[in-house]
Amino acid sequence: MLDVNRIRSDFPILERQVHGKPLIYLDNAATSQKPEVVIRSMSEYYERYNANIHRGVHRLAEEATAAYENARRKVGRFINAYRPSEIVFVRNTTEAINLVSNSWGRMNVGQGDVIILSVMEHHSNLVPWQLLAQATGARLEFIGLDESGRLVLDDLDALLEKHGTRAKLVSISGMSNVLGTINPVREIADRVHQAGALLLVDGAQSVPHLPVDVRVTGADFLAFSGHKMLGPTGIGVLWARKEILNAMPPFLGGGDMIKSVHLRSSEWNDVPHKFEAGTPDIAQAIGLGAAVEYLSGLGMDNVLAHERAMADYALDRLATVPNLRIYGPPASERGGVVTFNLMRGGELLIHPHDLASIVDREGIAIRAGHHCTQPLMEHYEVPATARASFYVYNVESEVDALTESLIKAQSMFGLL
Ligand code: 7TS
Repeated sequence: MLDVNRIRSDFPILERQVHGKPLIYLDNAATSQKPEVVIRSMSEYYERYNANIHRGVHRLAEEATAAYENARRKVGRFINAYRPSEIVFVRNTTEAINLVSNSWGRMNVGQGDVIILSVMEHHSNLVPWQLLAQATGARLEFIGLDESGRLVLDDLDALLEKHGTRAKLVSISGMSNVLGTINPVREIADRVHQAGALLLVDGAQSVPHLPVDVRVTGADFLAFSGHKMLGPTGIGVLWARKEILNAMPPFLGGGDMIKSVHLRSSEWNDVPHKFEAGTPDIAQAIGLGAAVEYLSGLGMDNVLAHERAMADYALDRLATVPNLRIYGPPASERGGVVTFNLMRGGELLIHPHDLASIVDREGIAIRAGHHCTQPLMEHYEVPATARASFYVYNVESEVDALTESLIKAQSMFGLL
């Protein structure tokens, strides 16, 4: 179990007040807060050894290069990569998926080929594939959802069978940022590989919240963002096996990604540098290294258990709020995300944006909107939802405060 009180003392922002109330931060699926060790690792870089990497021979450049490459090793260990060089530093999940769609996609996907996605995907796992489909004449197909917000795996089988060798890639989230559904990645990988296609997992929500071991999950590509896992913004990761990365052409061209350059041609650097053109986010990579060390210290099994317990508690408590519709599966199949609306007879009683503003007056941060999943909102026939999402520092009393606030909001609107 997590020692949540000790954990809370590691996060300076949790001492803050909002509208005169202690901050209750329940917007972790959007971005997480940062522990002191992460903030300190970055300020230390700027205060003591700030320099560009991979080029200087002076002392500071050596120290900065070593710290950046050490962060790559830490991240590699965190997901049990075979080698550190399988970790490509990018800005975020969005950029990682765009790298795959532009590089691997342009080489392997052509007219009439098929990419299989799902209805629950974040826009960053939809739009890059739409762009690729428009450029190449490929087709997009979608796995549907059952009434509890789980992927219908029969749809996947049917699509793989229908399209045969034309199905090149399946790209799905490890965990939904709206429904909290934890998808059965291993099972999906087996089905995808049997059909001869590759699997990309959008790990933006899964890597921060549950143990992810790339040797076990069976995915061919894994994309995730540092800022959702206690790290800074501006740093994310694309992982893929070395053979796959070696065969991919560069996405962005420029400094650091080349071995030699002539006026009309160049020779590419080895992976991962081939995909890291220009000066990278050095401080941010170091910060992410500190973040994964912090998470490993907690133990990802403990992180998942804590969030499951929080989701379980929240589902129970929120069930006591009149007119509340909750989306997604039971706690046993979800991570720490609970999305809801106040509805009666299919109509919104209070728009989620208004609801988020009302609970903000109590110091409670939740997200409202389409959560960058407009097709999922269409699926549920709502313009938006409200969402509470948990992390290692959240406690049950914060769920109690949210529950009371949702009841109070309805009283204010004369609905109770
Ligand atoms: N994929 C999933 C499943 C996500 O939840 C998000 C961000 C992304 C991709 C994109 O991550 P980025 O770091 O590249 O922006 N999700 C959210 C959210 O739920 N609220 O704000 C951002």
